[in-house]
Amino acid sequence: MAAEKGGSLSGPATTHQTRLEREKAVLVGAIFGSTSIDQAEWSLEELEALANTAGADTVERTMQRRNSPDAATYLGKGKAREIAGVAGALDADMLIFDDELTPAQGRNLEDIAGVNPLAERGLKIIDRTGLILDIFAQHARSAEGKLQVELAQLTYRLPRLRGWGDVLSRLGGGIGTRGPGETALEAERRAILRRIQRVKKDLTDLERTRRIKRAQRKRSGVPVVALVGYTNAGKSTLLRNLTDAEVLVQDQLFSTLDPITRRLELPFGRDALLTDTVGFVRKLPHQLVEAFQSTLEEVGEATLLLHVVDASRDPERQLDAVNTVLGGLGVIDKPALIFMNKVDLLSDVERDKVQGRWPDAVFGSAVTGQGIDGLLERISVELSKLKVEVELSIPFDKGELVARVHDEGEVLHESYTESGTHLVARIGRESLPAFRDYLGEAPA
Ligand SMILES: Nc1nc2c(ncn2[C@@H]2O[C@H](COP(=O)(O)OP(=O)(O)OP(=O)(O)O)[C@@H](O)[C@H]2O)c(=O)[nH]1
Ligand SMILES: [Mg+2]
Repeated sequence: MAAEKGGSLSGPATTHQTRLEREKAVLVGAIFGSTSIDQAEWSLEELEALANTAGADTVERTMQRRNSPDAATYLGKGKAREIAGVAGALDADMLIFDDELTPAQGRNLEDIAGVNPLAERGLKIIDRTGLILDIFAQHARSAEGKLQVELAQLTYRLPRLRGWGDVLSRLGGGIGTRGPGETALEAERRAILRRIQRVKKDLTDLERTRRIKRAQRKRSGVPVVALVGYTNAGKSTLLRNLTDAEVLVQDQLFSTLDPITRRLELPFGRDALLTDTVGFVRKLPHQLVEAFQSTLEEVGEATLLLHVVDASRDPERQLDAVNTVLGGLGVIDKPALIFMNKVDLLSDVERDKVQGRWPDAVFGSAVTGQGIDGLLERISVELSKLKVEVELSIPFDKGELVARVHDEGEVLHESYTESGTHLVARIGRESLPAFRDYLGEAPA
């Protein structure tokens, strides 16, 4: 099952398969309401890339136009039967739906697909969320990443216990957990709920450490640049190029799950920290967004976003998808710089076209290194342009500093205490060092 902890797409009926054996998938998309065929096609392409990363080859793609999803079977029942028939004829292992199915839809579709859990090979019903969870489960490396994925999987599995998705490992159940008359299902539910509590607690402990580190970083006043972007855009490659960090780069979706931060040396003698983290896709499952909250906070708290885009693959769609996810995270109006990566894959004509559309973006390649010097300069310039809000307590004998805040910055509040002048002001990031000894609240 897709959501099986640490598992591949191999379900219980196919556990004899090794991960190296690729499975066969039929992709099922739908065009609802005002969605254009183009959008739906792109979405299905993305689904194919996701399936590919998870270990399944696409043998057929199907699409149905409807006003809205069918509450019982997502697509019409007849269409669902037809697709199951096609999948059977193609010897496919699974149907992958390009959406999150409700528990009821999943169950009904499983009935239609004639899944028999005891059969050597049944036709599995996988949805977009289950598929993405499966990839995350395969790619999680750190203790925190594994727990985050497990939390997302448990949350996904809980409402799907009866029937669909009902492939459970015994999660801490057993002796003493089942009272008389209690059904096995209830016991599973309780076990999952207990496990969720446990995982949340473990995560809270790990998050505390991360928050402390982040607070230290903030106090140091060093600006943080967060790499954001569509998965596979080249964020980790860029981090590697800019900081010599040893990070995993792969032609796969969601290679990076754990945030990593490295010192970035900028021209004009200023430094910053550069953070790489999980990539985005359209409809990033809410279970994952919630479980990865603390990881994603790194993005929200950054000084500047460096939005990496694969210029060779429909930049507009990537930008849209990423901005939608950022909006969902409440990260709006954050200063951002677009880096159009992979220009080595573009012809001159294509490059001109993208450049005409995004004249402010920096163009380059994390692999060939072209455009990297320009990128560093731009990051420097963007950072120095930013003003930060600070609280300052300046002793009376440093009156010239107070005057400087008034001259260069914007004073929001001024009061006098016994020890000196207390100011809340917005000042240019570049003048922070002069005020370092008098900073109260750390700049964001
Ligand atoms: N041709 C070309 N390929 C690139 C460039 N930058 C990255 N790549 C390739 O793109 C693929 C993805 O790169 P990553 O750096 O892993 O991408 P990412 O954004 O970190 O992806 P996730 O962590 O999976 O979200 C790898 O195969 C890289 O070698 C580039 O400038 N040109
Ligand atoms: Mg990466």
